[in-house]
Amino acid sequence: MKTGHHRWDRLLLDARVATLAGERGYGLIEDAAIGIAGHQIVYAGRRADLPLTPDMMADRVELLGGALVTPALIDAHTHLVFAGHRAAEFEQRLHGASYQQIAEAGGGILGSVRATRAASEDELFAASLPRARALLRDGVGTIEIKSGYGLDLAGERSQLRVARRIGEALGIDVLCTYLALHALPPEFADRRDAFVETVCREWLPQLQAEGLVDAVDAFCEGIAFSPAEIRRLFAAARALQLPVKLHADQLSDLDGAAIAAEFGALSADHIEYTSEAAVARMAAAGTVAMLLPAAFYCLRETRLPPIDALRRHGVAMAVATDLNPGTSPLQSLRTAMNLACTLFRLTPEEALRGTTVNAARALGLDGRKGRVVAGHDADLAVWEVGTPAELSYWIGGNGPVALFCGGERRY
Ligand code: DI6
Ligand code: FE
Repeated sequence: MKTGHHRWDRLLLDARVATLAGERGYGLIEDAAIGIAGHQIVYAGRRADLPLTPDMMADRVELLGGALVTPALIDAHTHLVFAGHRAAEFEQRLHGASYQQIAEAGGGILGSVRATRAASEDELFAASLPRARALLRDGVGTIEIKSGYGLDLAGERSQLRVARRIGEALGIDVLCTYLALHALPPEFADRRDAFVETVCREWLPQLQAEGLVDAVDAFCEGIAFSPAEIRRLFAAARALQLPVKLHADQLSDLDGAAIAAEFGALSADHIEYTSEAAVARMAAAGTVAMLLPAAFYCLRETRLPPIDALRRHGVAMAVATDLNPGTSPLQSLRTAMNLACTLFRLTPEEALRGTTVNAARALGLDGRKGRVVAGHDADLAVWEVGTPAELSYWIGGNGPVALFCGGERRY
């Protein structure tokens, strides 16, 4: 029979869908149908509006038993490729040392640099893959992974290559960020300028030429790099047409978020100490506020990010794990959503937007990921819950019952 319908690969039925279409609300569709062709969603709407019977519409029809479908979650800020761990520093902090004191004594980030440099690429891959897998089990279908524990060309390259390999091994999209100015490596001690110069003139163009850099990041902080050093890096990145983002105003206000906005950054991250004037600059630049409540929690910070100002100025808020060995050993994005609600007073709707549409925006994937609408990638998480608020409400427990990435079922 001729129907004029180009058969879809999959049709998902017997589901409720939180599409997140539009700028507010969950965009809920009851008794929904989702059509998938290739790697894309081609239909997301009411089942009753399908023009033909399900088996005429698609090669494969799957009944989801009344489950809730959301976009697969997006973890848009992680440092999950590293060797070793820093449980000993966790203990030191519990005995009274501060994160800054540990860093100044040569521990902290530099401890992870030593372990990461000593690991072969295969060892690094083997150590890091389970962390990405844990995120996947929690509903994550796209991960941003930063380097920054190599701090020399070979070390940064191997971290970024491992990040790419993780994406291939798991069949998910991984975006690679060169975290170029994270800490000053020992071989450049007392030669800060030479380090920044080498990063900008040699390593950044080289790693980009190898196809390993989707964006450039830095740590703007008293214990890390100054606003002037950040500006040099961002100017170099911009000259290479690379998007930038920044660890900004986490422990003090160096006006990092405003610098990020000045360079049209995708996101300004942490931003606990960011001023309202800088929030206004972020709004004007379209820079996303990347909230990282687990780092706030682990460091027992008390200064809250300016959530009300972000809302008033209409800055999009994203939420991520910041999965890293020092300040955020968190391997669950749903827990980050709960922490964002409990500690930062986000609503569950803001938390879900923060790990879907707004996380996509923070990765430059607006219009391609983060919503369940026709034309977006078929990245879907299927949850046995009654309401979307439960995704932020439960702590621990079970992740989704199914995850689709690029139209393929991952579990
Ligand atoms: N990102 C970072 O660069 C630091 N905190 C953060 O959110 C430190 C990470 C580390 O201590 O290894
Ligand atoms: Fe970070």
